[in-house]
Amino acid sequence: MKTQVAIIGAGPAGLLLGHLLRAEGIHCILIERQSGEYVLSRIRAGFLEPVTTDLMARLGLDARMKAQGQLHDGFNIADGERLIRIDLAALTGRRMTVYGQTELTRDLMEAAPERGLEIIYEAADVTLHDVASDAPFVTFTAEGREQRIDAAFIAGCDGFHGVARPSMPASRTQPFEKIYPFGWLGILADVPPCNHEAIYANHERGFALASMRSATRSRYYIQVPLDEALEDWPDERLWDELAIRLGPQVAPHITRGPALEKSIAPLRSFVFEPMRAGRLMLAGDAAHIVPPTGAKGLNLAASDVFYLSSALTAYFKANDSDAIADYSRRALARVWKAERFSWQLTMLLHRFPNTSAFDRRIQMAELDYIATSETMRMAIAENYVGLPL
Ligand code: RFL
Ligand code: PHB
Repeated sequence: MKTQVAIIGAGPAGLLLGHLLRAEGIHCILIERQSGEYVLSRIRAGFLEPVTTDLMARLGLDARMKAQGQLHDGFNIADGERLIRIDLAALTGRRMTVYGQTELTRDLMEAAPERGLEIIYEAADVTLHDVASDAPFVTFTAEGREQRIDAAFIAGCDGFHGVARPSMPASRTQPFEKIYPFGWLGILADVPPCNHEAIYANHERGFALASMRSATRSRYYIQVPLDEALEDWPDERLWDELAIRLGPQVAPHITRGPALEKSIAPLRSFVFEPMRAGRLMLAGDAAHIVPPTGAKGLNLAASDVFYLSSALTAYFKANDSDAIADYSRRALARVWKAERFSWQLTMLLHRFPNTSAFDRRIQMAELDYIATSETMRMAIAENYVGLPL
């Protein structure tokens, strides 16, 4: 088989890229390791920046998102004494949309056939070849036989554990990484949220987050040590801990219910530079990871794909390869600012194993500064809704 762009991975980055290229009449094929149902079963992001929702609107795939997504004017930070509200709408004129990654992925998957976007699911042993040459190709096994796709470019949208990043030449690339000494234990439940906006809490016992997917579905997280096991956290213990960490103002409003899903995710900051080597470009989690505290992961995948689709369009439609050469620089400029913001919120809101009394006072001073300074709230708000493209 032959195509213009072979896209590895059918998560949000790969699917969005595929649709944006198809909208320009560019041929592409997505190669995904899992089944479609498996991809849709992963519970992940929920908060979309205008950059992401604008891309769905541009594709004409935003009808369900507009009907079912919730627009959020702000969010809150609880510091043990008060709720500090970050009024996104008043400070920036922009809002976040609460719409699950699962739903966004489903909308993109379901529209694929009518837009001529081919997706090959359950592809095993995906291998990238000759990425530094002008004639790269991908091999894999699907439907019981070995297959080969020749492409002008390969887009590595296969997440943090994919094959694209390890296919980049080690001598000309560099990873940057920070591991945090804790994870987030998340619970999804069909109960009304405790508040109409998200609450991020800094508590003596550790961070907690009250979030939601809809008026009837809640998503909560608590910070836990990395060696904690899910079996240590029966639902009732988790609800008790959430009530303590979210504090007496919020606790009475928490409705408890059985977990639809419960999992522990480690926290990490990671950037891989550059994001292009020859004819292979990385986008989304394949190139970078942020701790979820700033709700930036999926949104960064969307902005990468915005830059990458416009570069590939300039190449195929105007024979212009400058934007391809500049892709990594443009994408990384936005990535690093989102990394900085996600790191800052993570440091501000979590308890670290060897936090000193001094560190704790610094956190409290920063929280008080945010509560009392509109300039501080503005800096948080403009990063939270997403910096301009
Ligand atoms: P994905 O979603 O991991 O998709 C990659 C796809 O590639 C496939 N794949 C392969 N395919 C072929 N061959 C191979 N060898 C392959 N290896 C892997 C995989 O099966 C998969 O289908 O990466 P992508 O598309 O870059 O999307 C990134 C986002 O999924 C991620 O950044 C977000 O989920 C992060 N995130 C959040 N982001 C936000 O913007 N807002 C949030 O509120 C938010 N909350 C979160 C989050 C991530 C979390 N976890 C569990 C990591 C909350 C959590 C708890
Ligand atoms: C979520 O609802 O899953 C969520 C919301 C905000 C975050 C991270 C996760 O910062």
